[in-house]
Amino acid sequence: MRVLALVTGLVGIANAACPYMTGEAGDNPHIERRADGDAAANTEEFLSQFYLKDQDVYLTSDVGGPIEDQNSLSAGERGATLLEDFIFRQKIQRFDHERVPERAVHARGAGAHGTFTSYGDWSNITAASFLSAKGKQTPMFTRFSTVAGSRGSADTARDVHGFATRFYTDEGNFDIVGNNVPVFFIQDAILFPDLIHAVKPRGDNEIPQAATAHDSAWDFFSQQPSSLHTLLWAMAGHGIPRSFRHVDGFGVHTFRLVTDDGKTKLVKFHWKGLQGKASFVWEEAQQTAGKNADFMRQDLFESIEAGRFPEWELGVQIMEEEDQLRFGFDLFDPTKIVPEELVPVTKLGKMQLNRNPMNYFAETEQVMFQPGHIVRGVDFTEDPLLQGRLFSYLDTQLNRHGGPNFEQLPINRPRAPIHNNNRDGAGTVPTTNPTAPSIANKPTLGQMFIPLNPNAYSPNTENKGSPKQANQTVGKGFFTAPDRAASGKLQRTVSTTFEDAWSQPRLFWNSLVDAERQFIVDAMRFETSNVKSSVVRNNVIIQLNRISNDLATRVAKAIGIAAPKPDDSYYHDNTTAHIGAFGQKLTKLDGLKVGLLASVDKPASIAQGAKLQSALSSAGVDVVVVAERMADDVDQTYSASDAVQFDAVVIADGAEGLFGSKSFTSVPDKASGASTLYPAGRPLDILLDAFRFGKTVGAIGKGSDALQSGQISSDREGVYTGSTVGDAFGKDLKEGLRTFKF
Ligand code: HDE
Repeated sequence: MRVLALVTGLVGIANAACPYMTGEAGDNPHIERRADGDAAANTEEFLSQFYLKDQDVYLTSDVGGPIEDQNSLSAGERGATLLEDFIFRQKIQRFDHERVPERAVHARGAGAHGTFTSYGDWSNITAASFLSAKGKQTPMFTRFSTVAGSRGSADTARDVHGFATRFYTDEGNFDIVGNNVPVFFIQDAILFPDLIHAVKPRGDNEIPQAATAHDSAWDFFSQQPSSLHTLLWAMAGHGIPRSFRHVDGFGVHTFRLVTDDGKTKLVKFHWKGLQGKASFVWEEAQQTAGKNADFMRQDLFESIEAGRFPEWELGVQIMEEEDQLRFGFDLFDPTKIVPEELVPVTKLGKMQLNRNPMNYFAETEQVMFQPGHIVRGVDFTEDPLLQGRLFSYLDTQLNRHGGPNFEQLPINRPRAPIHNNNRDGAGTVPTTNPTAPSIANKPTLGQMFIPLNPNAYSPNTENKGSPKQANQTVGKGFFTAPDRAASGKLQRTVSTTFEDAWSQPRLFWNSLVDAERQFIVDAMRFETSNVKSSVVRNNVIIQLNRISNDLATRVAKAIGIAAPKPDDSYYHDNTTAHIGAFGQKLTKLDGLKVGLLASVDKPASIAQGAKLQSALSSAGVDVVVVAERMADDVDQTYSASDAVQFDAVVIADGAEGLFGSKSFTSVPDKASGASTLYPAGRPLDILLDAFRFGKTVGAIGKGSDALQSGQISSDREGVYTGSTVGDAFGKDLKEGLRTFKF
């Protein structure tokens, strides 16, 4: 079997001074610059020209006539409604047409506006204008998603997560339509419908929603070994992240960067989160799905509203054309990572998400990302998955929008002028003319889509040759890397350089901490226990055994299959860093929530909320005070609270009486903490669930009696007690939150 020769004995390569960044000033003299000013302000200004504010205005019909009354027009008081009633017809008809087809995949998601700031002048690796100068800002829109679930599914489904980013550069839109894992299930785009049909609900009963725990998904995975690497990432912590703010992003394919003089580098794009990575545990994710299906979109929205702007650094692994097969696998195979020890990530700049959409449909639902949206300075590679995607996105978007003019929608419209002979079609959107006197001082706004050139062809003399062809020096046109070449006999085959499906899943498995390995085993036990076919279950174990006998044996044990014999011909001991979701501390605690379990009957316990908040405020952590009923300084009631709402739970001094008697031995005596104000035993349930889900748990003063009620030893990791809510206790809690899971 093939083992990645060069992955053996990985040696860290220092990611010190960056050899690629050019001088600081470095604005490319060949490119006309626009006076863009602040990019964040710019994107708001751009969209704000389309905002419709219904303030202090009268109701009108769709064509502007005032509407007097909102009852249907009928013949007589009890009579039939008249067809003539255009007000009725307009309203119902618009309602009937409100929905567009949801995305075929990645239907469930949330987005936000942001700003990209370049760390330098990168013109010696790319002509891309948004990377041409240190501090240069470019407006962005980013959408996070799950893959398999429909638009109304729960945010916390176990899945690969979409991480699609758009740069509205001054030379057109550039999209990196990536995921939160660096690899994909298949190598050839022609298999995508098979993958998605296998993962999506069954054809007959449309069950299960947003889940891979069923026969067809595992049938496909075990028959298609190329999927194993991505499957392992999805079954690890990456599959159920704590929030969209706690994931990294990857462009997955190898792309090309091209300089003005046509030199190319091969690159892998990375988005490295500055918050750190964090994951749910499975039971917690499932409970969250039921309690708050909007958990992640709410987290993103509220963080941005609170001014806690999440940030990611854009990095690239830079490789030479000659490196295509150098690492023991093919750089055009999207099921492979390039270990960072072999090629470190060079950070090019930073994205900050700092503004929520004003309207979900107009912005998040209608944003149409395409891997084919690239700008000069970026080029594709021969990766067959990427090649197929270049067809699919435009095609599916034509279906979603009903025609080709979706690029004219405000959220899709480039901030660079558009001049070409493509025109007409349903829904052409006329808009502001940038040269009109009223907005002439806002040169970045609006495009004219009522084409005034009657000669829509090229070449022409009638319109003085315009729009003229751009090239590298005049007009700055997109250009294909000049040295790219393609030849070969026509064939339908998988490249022999794509054959090894097992080395990298094993590399991934070898590189995880024990807790994350157990996480994968638990996930696979759950998923395969839901698989009914013994043939499929057996096939799964055969494939897992090619990755690791330990993994296969542990999963097999739970589904009644004999432990397989090790197959040493597949195994190696290589490891790599930076790939687990576990094992690193969070770098920022922004927007994490601590539930203070208090009691209105003990006002001093409620007052601890403010003290705890002041101990945690500097870290951006919010305290939520929970009590039996609403009252001053109480944020929510026990009846509306659950452990899944909090990243840590603290029992207030004085609230211990709500947690049941200390005398029980095995089963918590919920009844003794009963109140008619909330379901029996709820305070204790919150504490026990928080502990079970590996969250930080704390108790102040006598509150620690509640720990005893829950049989939680205060010596356990992640359990903190303090006599008062002082700074020392706050420090402990923050440390617990940084560790995140125990
Ligand atoms: Fe997609 N994918 N995909 N995909 N994908 C879509 O395009 C497709 C793939 C990804 O937030 C669709 O406009 C094919 C890889 C994201 O709006 C569709 C193949 C990666 C999003 C489509 C892939 C992705 C999509 C559905 C195999 C990570 C959501 C709606 C060749 C690098 C973007 C749409 C958003 C969406 C097709 C594989 C990421 C059907 C055929 C690999 C993040 O066109």
